[in-house]
Amino acid sequence: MQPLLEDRGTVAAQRQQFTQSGYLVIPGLVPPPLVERLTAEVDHWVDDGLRARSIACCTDPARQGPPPVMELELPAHGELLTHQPLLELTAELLGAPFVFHHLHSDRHSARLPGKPWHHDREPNTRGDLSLTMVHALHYLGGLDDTMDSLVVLPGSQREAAEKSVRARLDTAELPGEVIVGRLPAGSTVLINSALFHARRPRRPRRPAATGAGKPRYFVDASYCQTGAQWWPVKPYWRHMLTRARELGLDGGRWPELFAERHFTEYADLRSPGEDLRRLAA
Ligand SMILES: O=C(O)CCC(=O)C(=O)O
Repeated sequence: MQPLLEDRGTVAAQRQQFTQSGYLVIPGLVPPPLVERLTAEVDHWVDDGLRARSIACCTDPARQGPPPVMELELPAHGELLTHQPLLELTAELLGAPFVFHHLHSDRHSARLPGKPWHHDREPNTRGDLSLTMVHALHYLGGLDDTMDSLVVLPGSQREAAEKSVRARLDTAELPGEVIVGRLPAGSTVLINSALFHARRPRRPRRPAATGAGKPRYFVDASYCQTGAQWWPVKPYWRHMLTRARELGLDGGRWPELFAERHFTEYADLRSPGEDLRRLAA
């Protein structure tokens, strides 16, 4: 059984954990005032239709064009994306410059189904598997027994497998898995994007019929090591990077973070029937 909350004592220990297991749990990475502002922004993003609009812009780019507002234009989301402790840790773990890939924000209700085993790594033009892509999974309100769990399969980031190769297993228990079911507010799980993971519903299911239960506030941000051109997942990726530069989100400290040269042109690489959440979840 692997420890859930790893020893954060040294960067070397963190690097070892991340390299071997493919994930790192960072309790309370996001400070409470930022969590509070982010939570209000997630409510706005979901309740005022901005999330639905941004998904439509991914699924029907020809008609919709870029969205009127993107996640990174919400001030607290912009801060989270470039939260210095997160970027500094990412730099330590990757040991190389990296570029921002995408940001998603959502509020998971008790009715939301689980998410089957998958990974989220995108291809790059060199097919270079030694270049790392990471996802920072931020659980703004933390995780508790009333919420669905994150489940990870340590070591699976080394398989070089298709994203959906385990999808037929749905969210079934797998040998060697680690369940991340309890986290304090503002916690982050930093994963190698090639790590297989799932969102597993609580059993017995939360009271979905009534929709009761605490919402699960979830923001994920991803970053790619530079050295090849990565495939973007949003048709309006250039607009996204331009706005991030205009807003000065990198604070002058991360020159590669919003550089367009690290991307190919957008192409819809979805296989028929692939879940659209890959584009906009
Ligand atoms: O909801 C979660 O805890 C994980 C979500 C997930 O697997 C994903 O966004 O790729």
